[in-house]
Amino acid sequence: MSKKGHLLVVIAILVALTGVFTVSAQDAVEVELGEITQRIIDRGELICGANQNLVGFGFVNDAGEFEGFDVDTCRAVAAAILGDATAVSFRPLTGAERQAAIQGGEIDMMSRNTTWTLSRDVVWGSIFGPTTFYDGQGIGTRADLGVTTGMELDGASICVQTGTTTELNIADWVSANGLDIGIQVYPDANSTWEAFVSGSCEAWTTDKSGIAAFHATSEDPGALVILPDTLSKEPLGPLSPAGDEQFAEIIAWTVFGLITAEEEGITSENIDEFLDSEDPSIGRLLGIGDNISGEYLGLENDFMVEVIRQVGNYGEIYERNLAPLGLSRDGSVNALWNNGGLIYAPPFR
Ligand SMILES: N[C@@H](CCC(=O)N[C@@H](CS)C(=O)NCC(=O)O)C(=O)O
Repeated sequence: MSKKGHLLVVIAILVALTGVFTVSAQDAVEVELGEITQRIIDRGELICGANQNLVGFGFVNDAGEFEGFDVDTCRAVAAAILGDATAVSFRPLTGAERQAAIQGGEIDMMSRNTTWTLSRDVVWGSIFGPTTFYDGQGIGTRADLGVTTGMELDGASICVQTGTTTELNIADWVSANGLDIGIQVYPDANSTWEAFVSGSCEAWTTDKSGIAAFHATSEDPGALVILPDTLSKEPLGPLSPAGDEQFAEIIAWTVFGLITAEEEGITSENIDEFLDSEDPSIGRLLGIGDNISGEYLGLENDFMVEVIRQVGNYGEIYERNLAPLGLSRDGSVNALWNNGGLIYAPPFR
């Protein structure tokens, strides 16, 4: 046997003796539940800060129930921890109420068209989960003004809601472009929108998704336009109070699970066909056999099965809530990464 051959035999014996380099399924872990996770389990319910005024994202439907894309993130987390997507109590929050809510301990998490920023990470004391919707600030106006870009609004006035990134960005944009635009500030989305509709200002500004949502509910959507300008980046997603990383991991991996389910073609309709899948990636996502994806998070190994069954995958959630607003996903940054977008999940490994 050559020297190289001897070396390989010695390495093989060492590996066999020490167990080093062995390929196991997933090594057992013991996870201590965080304070927030524990209180959700004790209470039997998740408390989620939400929007009640934004059709498609977070609003109260005719039956008095919270509904929408952001609301479904709360439901997915409840299904992950408690196995029940309906075990959620929603706390409506305006833009300006968010900081106190995340700091005051009255909510477990927030999922409410909230932009991830440096100061919200640090000053609010929050842990942002994965971005679920990549947005940007836009300007809505009346079609009959004949305005084609934001700059042509020089001399006009714009309505904006306080306590938002929107309020800060519009001030930056007006001053950076040396425009003479009056900024009128309102306390919440409805009053901002109504001020625009009643003619108090020629235009209004918020996240483009928010403008699309309000325009879709107007009496004559065709009379309104969203200008092509994008004033900012507004990555929107769930967040939770700093100090409980374990709960934050649950939020993050529930969202990643929704995205992975879409990648794998697993839906609320067809999930049962995957429960005995021999595909290793699907096995890890759904906790099949000796896969312990849930154990890493202090959850049932098959936690994603209930999430997908009750709430659907990312694509289903998007289609159900946002497609009716005309927020087409194809070709947008909110498409899956393998379809040209930014929606991407790390591996369940
Ligand atoms: N994404 C921005 C804006 C979020 C925001 O609050 N938008 C308004 C306008 S669509 C809204 O949803 N308001 C609802 C409310 O305050 O009731 C942020 O995080 O500051």
